[in-house]
Amino acid sequence: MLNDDIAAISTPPGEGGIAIVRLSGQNVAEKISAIFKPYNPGKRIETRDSHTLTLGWLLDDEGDIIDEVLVSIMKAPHSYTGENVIEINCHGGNIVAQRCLEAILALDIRLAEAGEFTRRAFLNGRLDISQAEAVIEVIRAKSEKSLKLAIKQLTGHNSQYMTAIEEQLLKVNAHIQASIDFPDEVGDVDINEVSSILAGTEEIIEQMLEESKRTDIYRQGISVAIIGKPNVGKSSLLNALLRKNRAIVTNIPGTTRDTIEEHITIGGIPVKLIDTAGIRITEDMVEQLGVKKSEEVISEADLVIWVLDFAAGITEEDMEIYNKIAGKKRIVLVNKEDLELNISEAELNKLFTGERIIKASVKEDSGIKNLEKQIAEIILSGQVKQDDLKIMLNMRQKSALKKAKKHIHEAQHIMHTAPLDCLAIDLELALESIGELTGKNIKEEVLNRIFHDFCIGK
Ligand SMILES: Nc1nc2c(ncn2[C@@H]2O[C@H](COP(=O)(O)OP(=O)(O)O)[C@@H](O)[C@H]2O)c(=O)[nH]1
Ligand SMILES: [Mg+2]
Repeated sequence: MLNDDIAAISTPPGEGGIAIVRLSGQNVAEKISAIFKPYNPGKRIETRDSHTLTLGWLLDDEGDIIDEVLVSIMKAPHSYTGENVIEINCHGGNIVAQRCLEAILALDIRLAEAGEFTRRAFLNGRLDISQAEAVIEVIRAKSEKSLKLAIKQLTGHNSQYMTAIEEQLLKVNAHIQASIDFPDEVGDVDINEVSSILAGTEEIIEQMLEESKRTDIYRQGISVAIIGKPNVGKSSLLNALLRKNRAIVTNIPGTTRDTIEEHITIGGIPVKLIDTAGIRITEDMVEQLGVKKSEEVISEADLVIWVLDFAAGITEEDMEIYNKIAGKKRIVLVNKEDLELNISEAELNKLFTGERIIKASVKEDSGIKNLEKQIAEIILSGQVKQDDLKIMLNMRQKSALKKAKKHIHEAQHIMHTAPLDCLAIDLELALESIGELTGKNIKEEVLNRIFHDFCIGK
C-alpha cells in the first residue's frame, strides 16, 4: 500500500548524541501534532512551512513527556521520499527513540519496512533505480574509494550510461519495427548502420563490465591470510598492520589457537586481515582445530602472507606449509631480521625462486611499509590508477548487463542471415535487460530484493 503513513527509527541502536525517527506519508504532520507540543504554541507542526525546525515536547498517550525533541518537516514533493516527511530528533538513548516510535505507531502510522523510504523515493521518481542502489553502496562503503564511486552513482552517473545504451537500442529497434510493419514506406534497414550501432553498445557494455572488475576490489575488498608455523611473528604482524594490540603475542608457540579477523585499508583497498593459528602437527585438540581452520582460511584467502623466522631457520614444517599455499597469490615475509640470521640470501633464492620475498622485523618496524605496498601492487597488478575509476556495479547490474550484451551480440551475429523478426526479438530481449537497469522494466520481486537489503529506517 503506497501512500499510507509510515515511520521508523533511522539511526542505529545504542547510545548516541541524538536518534532520529523518520515519518513519511500524506498525513504525518496532522497526526504528529496530536502528540507533539511545541514550546511556542503558535508553531503547530501542520501549520509550519516546509524545511523548518520546531522544538518542543513529545508526549505519550497519557500526556506524559517522553522527551524534548526537535522536529523537522519537509513537504511533498521536496523530501527524500517525495511525500511529506517529518524527522524527529530525540536524545540518543537506548530506550528513548523506541518510546518515541511507539507513541507514533499508536497514531495510525505503520512501521516502515526495510528500505521503504528509499523505495518510495524511487516510486515517486526522486531517485532512479541505480541511484536507489547507490544509497546502500554509500552506507556500506568500505573504503574512501568505494564511497567516492558510490557517490558518483548516486548522482546519476551509472544511469547516464544505461540510458545512453537504451536510447541506442530503442533507435535501432524502432527502425527495424517500422521496416517490418511498413516495408513500403520505410524501405530496407541499413544493416551496416545497425551493425555499427550495436557494435558500439556492445563495446560500451564490455568496458563497463571490465571496469567493474577493477572497482570490485574497492567495493568488496580482499581477504589476506597471515600464515606460518608457530612463533614466527604472525600475530605481531597483525598488530603492526592494525597499529594496535589486537592479538595476544607471546613467545610460547601455539598461542593463537583460533583465527582472528580485522578490517583495515591498504592503498585504499578494504582488507580483511586474518591471523591464523600456527600450522604444525600437535596433540592438543584445540590447537588441532585451529590448524584445520587455518587451512580453510588459506583456501579462501585472496592473498597469503607466509611468515618465516630468520632466527629459527627454514624447517621441514615451513616447507610443508609452502606446499599448502601452492597456486595462491602470496608474499613470503621473512621476519625477525633484527636477530641472528639463520637463513641466508642464497638459501632464500634457491628455495623460493621467483617469489616475492620481503625481509622484515616486526619488532623494529622494518619492512612493514614495503609489505603494504606489495599487497596493493599484487591485488591491483598494475591495472589502473585510482582516478580512472568511474563505474561500480553490483551483482544484479552486472548480470543484467551481461544478458543485454549476449542478446546484442546474438543480434549482430544473425543480422545478415536471419529475417528482421528474429533480429527484433533479440533487441527486445536486450532492451528488457537494460530496462531492469534504467528501472523502466523492473519487476516487483526484483524491487523487493533490492530494498530488503536496506536497513529499516532507510
Ligand atoms: N626479535 C624479534 N622478535 C619478534 C619479532 N616479531 C615477533 N617477535 C616475537 O616472537 C614471538 C612470537 O610472536 P607471535 O607474534 O606471537 O608469533 P605467532 O605465533 O606467529 O603469532 C613473540 O615473543 C614476539 O615478541 C621480530 O621482528 N623480532
Ligand atoms: Mg599468533
